[in-house]
Amino acid sequence: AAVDNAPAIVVGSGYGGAVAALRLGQAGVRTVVLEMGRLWNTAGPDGKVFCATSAPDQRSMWFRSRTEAPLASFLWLDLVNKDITPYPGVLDRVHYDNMSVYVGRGVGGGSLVNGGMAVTPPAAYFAEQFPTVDAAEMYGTYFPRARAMLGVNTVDPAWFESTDWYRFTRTSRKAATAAGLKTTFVPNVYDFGYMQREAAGTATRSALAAEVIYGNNQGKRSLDKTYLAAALGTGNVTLHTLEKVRAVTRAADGSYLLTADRIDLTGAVVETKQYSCASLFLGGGSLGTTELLVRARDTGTLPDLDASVGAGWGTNGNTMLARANHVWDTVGADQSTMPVMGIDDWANADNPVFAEIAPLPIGFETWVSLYLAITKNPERARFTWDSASKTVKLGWSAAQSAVSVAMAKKLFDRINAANATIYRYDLFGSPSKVFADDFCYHPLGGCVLGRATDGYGRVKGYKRLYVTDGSLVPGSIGVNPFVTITALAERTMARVLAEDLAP
Ligand code: FAE
Repeated sequence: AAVDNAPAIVVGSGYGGAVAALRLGQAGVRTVVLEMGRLWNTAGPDGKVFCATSAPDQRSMWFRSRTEAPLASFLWLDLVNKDITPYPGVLDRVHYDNMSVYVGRGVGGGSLVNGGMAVTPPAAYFAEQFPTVDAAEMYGTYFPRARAMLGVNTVDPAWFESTDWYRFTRTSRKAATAAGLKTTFVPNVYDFGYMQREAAGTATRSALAAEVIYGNNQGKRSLDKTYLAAALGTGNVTLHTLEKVRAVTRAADGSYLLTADRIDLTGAVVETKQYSCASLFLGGGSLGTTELLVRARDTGTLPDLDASVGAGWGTNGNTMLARANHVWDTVGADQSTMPVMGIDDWANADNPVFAEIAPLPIGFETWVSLYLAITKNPERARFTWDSASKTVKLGWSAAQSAVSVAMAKKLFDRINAANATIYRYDLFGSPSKVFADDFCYHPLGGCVLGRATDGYGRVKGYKRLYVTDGSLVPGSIGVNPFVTITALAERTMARVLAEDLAP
């Protein structure tokens, strides 16, 4: 097959890939982006690009015959999941032993399916996780740059206090306050001006129509509308979709050779393509990038990769849980899908937790307060190559999840005690499951900055090979991660363009 040659190739179009593509394009470097998911820009038979959460169809999930929503049940009934036709849908759930990981698939990666919470970590914790990174430069230059490009904004506090759409958040705040806990507003990339127009009935509803995990048809500033639109606008960036990179090796002249499978909408491989490039930027996310590199090292196509490739993986301490409120503490049938507040107990050295107050937008009163707790779980796991099955395995144990659960429980036991409330038992499938300890939204690590790479994401052992995504973050960042991932990618690109790719 003919080899498609480009000066630079970017694998993946999530946060790390999108930043790389824009900055390369602006620098005049002709760049090809390879993304395994589809481009989400064409309406389906219902006139919408993404399907409704309440009526998921083939667009919802990545090659499934039944959806696998995070909340499997309500009153123990499997009301949530639906049979669907296998298709390159927008949300994937990748199963490993003891842990499954939700990720976005498509042009924009996780930005297509996430809650949009755009949180900058506390500087002290950033410095603890990244001791070699100049924090002053991050907080002075790269975090502000990332926030501006991502379109971060905040909910109008007066509207927040008065709207039915955030009653669920106010009810959770009241319960946290009763336990003496601090709550804090968190920014988001969803356009809150648009959301207020949705509430007023003058704009088509999206966040106020339960849309989120299977994509938002309106209002969300996902990467296809920000970084990636700007990247394509440079005229130097080309996007190839439904192409999954499965192997990387290096030619004698030092260039990289990639093998990619192009699939059709049924998932059949219709073409195997060969690419070559002088500079390779990996933005496949914590799972995608780490899998490519572990495979390359352990099958011998990039044998000089560091032993730490594959190590340092964590869940950001993710644990989902819910509390049952008293009958008089209603959460409302109307709930915006975009979270705007967190319970911030990170400064509690004894048990650091930051818990997002999450919506459960199912259209009727549930009395449920739902949370995604981010705990300071120190447990880490490693990805390894399994030569028998020719797959990459993750060595995460149930005991490692139990550490997150214990931390979340300690915080929410306090809230329940102060309010004389209890947990909900009916949401996560099995009859007695209170804490969702078997999935996460925040996979982090695998190619940790300063270990598998140098201090700027240059992969050890190879020239002109870079990691720009969540695999650089050592398993935990204490808040929702995409602002940190974006800012670190900005820092890498500034350095690499100045030092490695300068004409
Ligand atoms: P990511 O965005 O996952 O992009 C990787 C891209 O590479 C994807 O498009 C893949 O399809 C593609 N890819 C992977 N492997 C290959 C390959 N071999 N060949 C071609 N393409 C490939 O990576 N974070 C927040 O900060 N705030 C939130 O509110 C939030 N809510 C979330 C809610 C949900 C339901 C989920 C799933 C995640 C949420 N996150 C949130 C996490 C956030 O989306 C995630 O940290 C970032 O998307 C990770 O960015 P990366 O660039 O690392």
